[in-house]
Order: sequence, then structure tokens, then C-alpha cells
Amino acid sequence: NSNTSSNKNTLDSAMLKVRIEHHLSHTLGDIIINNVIDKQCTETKKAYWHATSLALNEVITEKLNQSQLRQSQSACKSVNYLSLEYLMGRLLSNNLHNLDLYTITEKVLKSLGFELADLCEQGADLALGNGGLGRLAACFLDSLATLDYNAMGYGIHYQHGLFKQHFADGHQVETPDMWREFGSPWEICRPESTQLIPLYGHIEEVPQADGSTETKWTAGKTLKGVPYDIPIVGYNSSTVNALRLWQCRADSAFDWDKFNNGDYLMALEQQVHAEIVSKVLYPNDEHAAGQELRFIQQYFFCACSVRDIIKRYQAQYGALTPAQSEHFSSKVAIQLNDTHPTIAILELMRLLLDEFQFQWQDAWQLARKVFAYTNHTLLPEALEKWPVKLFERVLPRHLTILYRINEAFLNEEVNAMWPNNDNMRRALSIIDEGGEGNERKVRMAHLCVIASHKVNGVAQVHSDLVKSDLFPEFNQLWPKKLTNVTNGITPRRWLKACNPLLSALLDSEINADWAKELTQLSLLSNKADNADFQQQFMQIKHQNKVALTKEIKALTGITVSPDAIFDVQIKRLHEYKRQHLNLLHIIALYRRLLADPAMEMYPQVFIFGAKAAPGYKLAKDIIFAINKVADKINNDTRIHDKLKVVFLPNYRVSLAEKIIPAADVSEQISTAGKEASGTGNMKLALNGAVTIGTLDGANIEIAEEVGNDNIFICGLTVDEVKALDQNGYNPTDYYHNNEEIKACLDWLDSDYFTPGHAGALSPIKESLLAGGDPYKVLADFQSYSDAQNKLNVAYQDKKRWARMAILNTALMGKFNSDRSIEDYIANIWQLTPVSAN
Ligand code: 26Q
Repeated sequence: NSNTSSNKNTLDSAMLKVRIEHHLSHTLGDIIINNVIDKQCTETKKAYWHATSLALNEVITEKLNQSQLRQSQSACKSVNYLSLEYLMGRLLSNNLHNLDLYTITEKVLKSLGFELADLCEQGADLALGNGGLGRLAACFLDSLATLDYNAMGYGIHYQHGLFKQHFADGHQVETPDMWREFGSPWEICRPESTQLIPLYGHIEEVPQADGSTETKWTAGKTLKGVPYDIPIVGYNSSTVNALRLWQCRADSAFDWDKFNNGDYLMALEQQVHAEIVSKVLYPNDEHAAGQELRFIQQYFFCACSVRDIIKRYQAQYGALTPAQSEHFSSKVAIQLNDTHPTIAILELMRLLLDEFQFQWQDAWQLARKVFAYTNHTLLPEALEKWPVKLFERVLPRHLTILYRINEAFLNEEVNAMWPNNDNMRRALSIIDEGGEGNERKVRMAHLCVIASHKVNGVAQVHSDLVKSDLFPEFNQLWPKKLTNVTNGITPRRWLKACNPLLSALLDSEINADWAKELTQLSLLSNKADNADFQQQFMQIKHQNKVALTKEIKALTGITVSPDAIFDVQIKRLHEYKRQHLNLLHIIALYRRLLADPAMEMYPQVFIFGAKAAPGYKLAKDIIFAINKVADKINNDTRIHDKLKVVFLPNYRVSLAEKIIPAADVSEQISTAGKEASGTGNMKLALNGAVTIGTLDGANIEIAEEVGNDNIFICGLTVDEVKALDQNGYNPTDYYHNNEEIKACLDWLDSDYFTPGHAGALSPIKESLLAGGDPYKVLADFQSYSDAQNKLNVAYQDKKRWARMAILNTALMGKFNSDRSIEDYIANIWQLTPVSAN
């Protein structure tokens, strides 16, 4: 399983050392290398991290240039992935692994007195995303480069990524993320690719010589988009692609008139106003907040990206004319990562019509061949709807185009299928007419479905629900448009790089490059009952748990035993993900232990990592509750360390990389039908954690792969949830009929967990009872608790557990994001790979 890329020849350890020291002394300025320096101090480590990254970047940039040359010479089709979010994490260790330079760099740094792993920790996470959707984009870029496809990721160069989190008396506190504070060695600024973006202003109808009229838009303001490219290094491939992130600046920084009149501060006003557009990532996931700035962010991003796509096409193939339509769509695919970049459709249409003199039909046909859309959620509150009024004010020309798209769609396509049917027109229209006191809104998802040639969900059950529940009429109209591409994760970051011990074992067992051919791990199935192999596998899990134990101690002060079951729930905090179901069960366990201190129970540590959107009150209440319950339980000597609860602060990609290799149990307990796919479920199972979960999202496909003996399934199914919704869910029934549920919920009303503050945790009880809890926590409590009991018993049978853990690692091959990408290629993008050999 040797990595056969060509870097070995291009960079030996002597040269690497020279380059690192060169960057230390020259690029980074006056860093003392010969005198005595303190190699333990953070500043020194940061400098060496920086120098190592810069040295590596020379190799990467060269490969990037070669890739671009090769891709353009081959005239291959490319995909442009449009996403408002990329959760990249750290880049150094990943780039080293993908280039097969990790070991030699480790040696070089050792000779300089440093641990490479230690230096990697100095890098900031690129947290330009919220959660699943942003991390998926990052995994997809890794796979596209690994498989030698021509791909460009487009995104926003946020000055501040997702907020940092710490706890004050159990409450979440947010502080700004400053990822570029100490420099950012990976980015390449491309001023020559700057774009000017008009917005606001007014439109007028200008009469033409032939008697028709043309719409003319006079913008009121112009923004400047400056791109920064981050190289995306393929694993063991010849390709380095780019992630192009747009930074917003003022068209002209300075108002000289104001300056000369002595108004120095106001002279900078435009600059300040423009720069806020790419200032900060919106921290809400699964909730579409309707702020104007977010709308402008989306437009700015779409306009920069679409113009850049056209510019690159023209640079390679010449003028874009209507005669080139077929050709353009044979060379360019644009994928919309959820509806956040929907305006790209309108911007492409506007450019073709207004700047490239396309006729309507030519423009529309082209757009429909180019765009495809991925849906990531069914939650109504996450579906984007922007007020027509806002469109009218910020993007008046785009709105006229949107109206025309809608008219043509309703009058031609809808009318052909359902003649004179106003109900169908209302249901399918891009405009939500609102009615009674409600303003008119643009349904972004409808525009996406209408303009795209393919629409995909992200796991089979989710895609089925997209067809049956979200877009049933669209599915009738275009039965082949809606499809499924089950998500995946990159095994490079999520096994090879994050779990070196297990990787080494797999290297010795599997005679193939499993980090590329992940299905090869199924060969391990033969060894699932082999006592020797079980011992090695579980020994590694134990070592990873020891490492996490130290991390837990360092971050929280809590002592846990690496011999206990490490039960992990790591994901954004949301009611539908049901961290509070986990909490309720922990409280029940605690209560059982207090009632019967001799109760048979294998020690279990419940580990949480989660950020709550700053405006999501109940999510923050749940964080507070978990922290308070943890305080009480961890300090209660009566239960003899059988139960521990740890909430690790500031959950992020780099922390996930430490938790996942040490997990025994993976909590995936969303209400059935609510989690589109989940991807953390895949990462944990790949690293040998056994899932306890509902039949939701990709859990269903994980169960299919590992078999029902190697997963703990609990809770209602999608159909049962639907039935409960139809018959009326009554949580108070569960409260009154289940003594344990009642006792645990009532406990939250007392001041037991919050001494002196009775009622501090009551909002959680309220949310589960009053108003009927759409997430049906109490309905699934007993089933979940039973599954936890089985799991606890199963763990005590060492052989049985080892077998389950091994089979989970062995049977995750399907969830390689390379497979997801090949599905997109075959069903949606139709690209061919281009490699050096
Ligand atoms: C929309 C408008 C305004 C402000 C914010 C948003 C917004 C931002 C992020 C809405 C939603 C998101 C994020 C959604 C998300 O992460 N979805 C997850 O996508 C994963 C990848 O497909 C799935 O595995 C998860 O199941 C899904 O929850």
C-alpha cells in the first residue's frame, strides 16, 4: 500500500530541512535559529509550523500549476462546487499525508528538535462552516482531487469563521474566531481575478429600434470581490485543485472629498460597509434567518463565482455566444450546495441576457443543463424564503428575471401537466403569495428545482422523503429529476491522519491502498473473531482512549477511566438531534444508581461536543443542563465512578479528530425523518465505534452494511413518527405512564442540579411536554434506554464487542466520499478524470 506519488523524488529530507530553515530566517523575518531558543514556547512552535507549511506550499503550488495546465490542455469538463460553507479544519497534517511527506517531515523536524504532531496543533482550524454541510463540502474537495477530477470549490473568505466556544458557569459563551491572526500560509491572493459586483439601484424599460423593450439596470453601489485560492491536495494523485474564496472590499476604499473636508472617519465609511459583507459566517445551521446582510453575502458570492466561471471558460475557449451554448454546458457543471447559492441561477441568466446578448430560450436552456442542486434538509425552518421586497430593493433586475422564469414555468410546464389548475400553480410557484397579512416571498428551493437538471438528497431515506413529502408535485412533473447520492467522508482525514495507530494495523493487514479503496477493509471481516487480531484492535482503541483521557483532563479537569465505555455524541446542538434524550437517559441512570448503588452496570463515560447557534435559546439551555448535570454526577462519590459526563468545549474539526478514534459508542439518535444523512455517524463507525441510533438518515444504510447484530437500533421509524403526528402525539401520556420519565423531568424543576436556582432547568422539561414536542423525545425514551442497557451488557462480553467494533471498521467502505463523488460524476456531472500518467 505504498503511496506512489512523485514527491519523493522532488523533496528529500535534506532539501526539506533547508527550505524550512530558509523560511524561518527569510520569509518570516528574524527568527533566531543558531542561538539558543526555547523549543517549548508557543511562539517558536508557531514559527516552525509556519515555516514547515511554507516549505510544503512550494511543492503544492507547483503541483497546482501543473494540474491547471494539464486540465486546460485536456479540455476536460469541470465541476464548480458552490457552497457558502467549507469546514476544512487544519491543513498541514492532511496535506503531508496526501503528499506522502508525513514521515520524512517528521524526521526532519525531529532533527530540529520538534514533534511534527505537536507543530500541527499550532495551526488554526479553517472553520468556514457550521457543521455537516460545510464538512461535506471539504470531504468532497478532497475526493475530487484524489480522483483527478477538474474541480473548483467556490466560497466566501470570511474574516471570522464559526465562533469559538467556552463555558462560564455551564453557559455557552461565544468569542470571535480569528483564524488568520497569525498569518495563513496556504492562501494565494489572486488580484488579477478581481470582480466588480453591482447591487441596489433601479431598472427601466428602454425601447428598442425593433419596437421591443429591454430592461436596463443602473446599480446604486458596487462591491469588489478579491479571490484567495487555497490549494486542495489529492491523496496519492497528480492533482491539486483550488478552493477559491471571495473577500469583499469597497470598490474605492476612500472618499477623498470627505477626507479633504476633514471628515477623516467618514472617508473610510464605504470601506467599512463593504467589508462587512465577508466579515463573518452566519452561525445558524438548520435555520434560515432572514437578514439582509446574509442575502447580500449570498448574492456577492454567487455573482463573483458565476462571473469567474464564465471568465475562465472564455480564457480557455474564447467568446461565449448563443452558438456556444451546447459547448459551454459540455464543459461546465455547477453544483449548488443547498439553496444558499441559488442566486447564481439568476446571475447566470442576467449575464447571458444583458451582457452576452442571449435570447431567453438560449439562456434558459443553457442554465438548465449546467445547474444541479443538493438538498440537505426537510426541516421547514431551514428552507430559505426571501421577501420579494428585499429582492426588489437589492436585486431589481434579478427579480424581473425570476418572475419571467416563474411565468414560463407555470404557464407552459405546469399548465401542460395540470391544465388551468390554480392549486397546482400555487403549490409549485416560486413565489409564496403569502396572503392575509403575510408578505410575498421567494421560495429558493423551487427556483433550484425548476432550474436544475438533477436534484439530490443525501441518503436514501432522505431522498425518498424529498420525493414523497417535500417536492411530490415536482416529482410527478419530472420523475427522473429527483435522485439520491448518499453522503460520504474522506478516509484520509477521518482514519489515516486522525488514527495513526489503527492505520498502521490496517497497513499491515490489508495489501492495498485502503485509504483510496476503502471497501478493501471488508477483508478484515475474516479476522473479526480472531483472538489475536481482536486483542490488537482493542489495544489500539484503548491507547486512543488513554490519549483522550488526557485531553479531557487538560480541557475540563475531569478524571475519567480509559477502561470505561466512551459513549460519544458530537454534532451541532439541535432539538432534532436530541442531545436532551441522551441527557434524560443519563439522569435516569444516575437515579437508578442512587436507588441501588450495587446496580450491575459497566462504567460509562458520556462525552458531548456541540455548539449551539447563539440565538437558539433552548439549545443553549440544553448545553447548560448537560454541564450542570455533569457537575453533580462527576462529584457524587455515591455512584463510584460508574457514570461520568464530559462536555468538551469548542467542538470543531480538530477536536473531532481526537475524539473519534477513542469512541466506543456513537450516538445517532435524531427523530426519524429529521436528520438528512449525518456524516459523523460514518466517521465514528469507521474508527470502530458501535452505533446506537434511530432508523434515520444514513444510519439506515450503516445498519445495512454492518448488519443488525453490529448496531443498536432504537426508536420510532419514519412511518411510526408520521402516524404519531397524524393521530396526535401526547407527551403527557408518557409522563404520567412512565414513572421514571416523570421522576427525571420533575427532578429538573428542583434545584438539585442548580443549587439555589430551582427552575433553571425547567425550560427543558417544558419543551418536552407543553406544546407537544415535535421531536418526540419521550416517545423514544424507553426504547433508547433499553438499547443502552443491551449495549452496556454487550460491552462486558469483550469478544463480542471486539467483533462488533472490527466489523464496523471493516464494513464502512460504502461511505468513502470517493464513492459519493463517483455517484455525482455518473449521474449528474459527467466528468472524466485527467491525471499525469
Ligand atoms: C440558511 C439561511 C440563512 C442562514 C443560515 C442558513 C443555513 C446554514 C447552514 C441553513 C442550514 C445550514 C446547514 C445545514 C446542514 O449542515 N445540514 C446537514 O448536512 C449534512 C450533509 O449533507 C447532513 O449529513 C446532515 O444530516 C444535515 O443536517
